[in-house]
Amino acid sequence: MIPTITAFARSPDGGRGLARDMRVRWALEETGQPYEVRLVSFKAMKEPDHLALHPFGQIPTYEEGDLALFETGAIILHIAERHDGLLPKEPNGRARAITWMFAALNTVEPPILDRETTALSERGETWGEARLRLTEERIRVRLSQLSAQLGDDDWLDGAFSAGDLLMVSVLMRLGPPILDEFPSLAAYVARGQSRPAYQRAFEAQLKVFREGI
Ligand code: GTB
Repeated sequence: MIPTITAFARSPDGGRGLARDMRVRWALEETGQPYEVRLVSFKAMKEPDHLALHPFGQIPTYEEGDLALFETGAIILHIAERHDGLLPKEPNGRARAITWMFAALNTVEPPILDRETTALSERGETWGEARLRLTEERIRVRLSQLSAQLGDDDWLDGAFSAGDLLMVSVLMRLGPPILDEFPSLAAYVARGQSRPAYQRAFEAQLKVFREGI
């Protein structure tokens, strides 16, 4: 059964691969799974047909037969559990890779999103600049801990896994200049982005931005 995912009909990121359908595309490419994409407008995302798939009216969603999923973490875990390529077979290694998936989404991504919210919507507030600096310091704490963990390794725990896929995706969203203060993490992101599966996923989402398909 070929799954269908949803993506922005017109991504506000200008095709830079920052919208979250990119993570799902990447996971599908890593595991060699074909997929279809249904593009949705911001208006359609808040209408009943889409809300039946995603209670928060967002992208991406994932439909496979009579299964419908939302939340990128859950979607990627589903893909990784059913297909080879994103989780080790050995149970403890598999549990650790899943731990890194949660760490990416629950521990590293929140301060990055906080900073983005402040930079986009709260900067004009009297406390905006102070909050921006605070969120940046929190990000630096997390990145220095993550960089200590990564050390000189290529990936977080042995071979590339769904944990790395999500961690690279989260760090990508931060981008320079803060990421460049941590050269080993900047190299880690570049390593993820140089994977052929990432490249295929990136090209596919860029094609939507350029050609609307
Ligand atoms: N926790 C959910 C998940 O991981 O699946 C979050 C899903 C989510 O935030 N989806 C966003 C969305 O649908 C798109 S990816 N937003 C519309 C809405 O909430 O109405 C977030 C995103 C949006 C834009 C950029 N950008 O322009 O760079 C980057 C990322």
